[in-house]
Amino acid sequence: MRNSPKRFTITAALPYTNGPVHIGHLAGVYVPADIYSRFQRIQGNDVAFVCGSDEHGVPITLKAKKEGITPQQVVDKYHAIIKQSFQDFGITFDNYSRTSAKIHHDTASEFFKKLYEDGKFIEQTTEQFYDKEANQFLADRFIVGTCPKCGFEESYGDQCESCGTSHNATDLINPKSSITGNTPSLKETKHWFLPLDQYEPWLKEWIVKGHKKDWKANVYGQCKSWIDDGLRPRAVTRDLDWGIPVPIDGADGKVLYVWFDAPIGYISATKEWAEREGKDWEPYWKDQDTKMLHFIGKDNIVFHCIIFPSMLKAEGTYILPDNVPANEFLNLEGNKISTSKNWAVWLHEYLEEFPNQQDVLRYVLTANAPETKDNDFTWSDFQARNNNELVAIFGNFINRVVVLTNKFYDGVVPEPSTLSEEDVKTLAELKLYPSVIESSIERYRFREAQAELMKVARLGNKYLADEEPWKTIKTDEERTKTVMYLSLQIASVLAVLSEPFLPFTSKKLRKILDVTPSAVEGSLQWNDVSTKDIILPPGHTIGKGELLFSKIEDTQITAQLAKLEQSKKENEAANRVVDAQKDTCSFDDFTKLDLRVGTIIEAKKMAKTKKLLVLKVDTGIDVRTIVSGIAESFSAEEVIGKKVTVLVNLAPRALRGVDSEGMILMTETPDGKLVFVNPDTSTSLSTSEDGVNNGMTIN
Ligand code: B3M
Ligand code: ZN
Repeated sequence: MRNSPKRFTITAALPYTNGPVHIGHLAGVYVPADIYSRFQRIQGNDVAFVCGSDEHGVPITLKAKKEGITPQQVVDKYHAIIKQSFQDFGITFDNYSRTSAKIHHDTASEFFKKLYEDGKFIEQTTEQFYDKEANQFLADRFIVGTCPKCGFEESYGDQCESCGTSHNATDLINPKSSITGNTPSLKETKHWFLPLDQYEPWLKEWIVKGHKKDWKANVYGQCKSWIDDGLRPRAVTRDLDWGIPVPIDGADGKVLYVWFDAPIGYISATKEWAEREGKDWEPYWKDQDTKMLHFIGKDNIVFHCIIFPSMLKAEGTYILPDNVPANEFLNLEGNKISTSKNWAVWLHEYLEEFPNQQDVLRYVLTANAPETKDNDFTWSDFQARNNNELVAIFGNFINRVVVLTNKFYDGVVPEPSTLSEEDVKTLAELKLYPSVIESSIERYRFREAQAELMKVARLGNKYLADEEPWKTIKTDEERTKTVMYLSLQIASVLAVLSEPFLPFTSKKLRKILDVTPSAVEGSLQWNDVSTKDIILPPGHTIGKGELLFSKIEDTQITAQLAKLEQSKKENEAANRVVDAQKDTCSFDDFTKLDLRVGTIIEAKKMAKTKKLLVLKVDTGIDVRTIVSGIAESFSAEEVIGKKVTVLVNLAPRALRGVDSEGMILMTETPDGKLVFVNPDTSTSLSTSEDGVNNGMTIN
């Protein structure tokens, strides 16, 4: 018997529309949120799973400046890419909206106005950072400085990405404008503040007392530490020209803070969906029986656990989240995923490069989900999990069952005879899986839940390997029928239980076994696995076989790694600082330099140094000693016999007790390699007064 359906409002963090979605977003937020939402729908519950593009805020403006286009063009471009890639990846949002939509501007404005009219804000004129050259106030990501809490030097004005602390811009140490790099000045401006300090006792009660046990340790821990540190009023408006205009008189040129409007985006997305479906949105946000959940990454915890709940509380008619299952971060090949450094696996590119392999990525991201600590995605792990788990266990089991059933019985499920003790045990074990998986999902332990699903596939694989029906068919027809009957039951269980995790596979498998989709009335359902004795009845005819998974080849992995290597190179090139040209020197100055072609005739490493070689150089005038700081780029052996350009009239100087008489000229290639100024091929000349340190050779 099914319990009466429960109502769920499930939100997934609205991605900033300043770039496409990558695997870090997927692993942290969208895959777990989708597993959870699919699972609740399968249970027959009433689910509103909403998301949308976060189109305001400084990240968008910065991207527009960088690309030389308008913020609107930026959001239009990425909203389209993101929306399509989520859909193709099988993320089952009931609505994917955007914060530039009229319904959102209206909803956010009304929300602000209600709080304003109810006297929930403090109106205050304070000094804020201002960039005189750019002629604008510097809010949020327009300002970068040292985090007062952890010392990270590139903290943003509103939040430190390193320790997660949320602060006011004026708290930053050594602030710099991210537009001009200038040190900002302070200028007075009026803003509206939400007095978080007033909500502190209530938050303490709600989070610290109320959710100690059921919130994840990382979420609870962060909240507790913020509350313990003491909360301060937060400005919810900004002096910016991109965003939702502050909807009251006397606020010209001001917009709502992006973190004020974005979470309201969940409400607007629900309204938009309800309007389209002819439903009432309000129970999803106002009925105490609704279970509201926010799926987010760890950098968004303070906004979803402290600020947004305080806003909802201030408004007064809304429910609060039941849980905020935030994940940690996913790294890529050992490095932090970065949109600006193009160090990422982009979803829209994955979908093109691995067509019809959505479930492989879903599987790997869940198996490796950063649920309790940061985790690493590597392409070799991706390949191994596909080839050794999905192909070798899940796919192999299904393939053997389908092929043998078609071969032995023309695809008809055989009638079993006497069940062995092992058979009875196996059937009993199968019945336990739905509740085991359910319990893990309800505790947001998706990797554990998926591991349980794989146990069913392992069980099937082992059962076949132990029973060897391909052999017994010649000796014991009755036993073979029983074994195949049982294997088909296991295959059907897999079709049902894989749906939240591997939806494309589940659909294919239902088709292969000819069991109707779960959404169809009377079809094989999740709870049937534990309640029915027979899942796939004898006499039922299954369909044709089809491979569920295919092997991922080494060449595909090498290609992905090469792509990342390319990003790394491009980044290094982009970040290389080219020294500015020095002051001009006169021709007379230049003619003072006596440059000769010399030959290195002896070379040895200077003891106890890393950089220095002691050279004997034949200058044509004499043979002299020159100490050169090139030992990190060249060995003593490889420079012997080399023709070099020598500045012979440089004043002699003692280096580590060795008199050096002259300088070997060196320069750097565009990719940063130290090379000789070669008299044979003659590259450009370059000298430096502190050559030993920067790779130039001196004396
Ligand atoms: N856009 C932050 C982010 O993408 C932000 C989430 C908003 S959720 C209301 O990390
Ligand atoms: Zn910090």
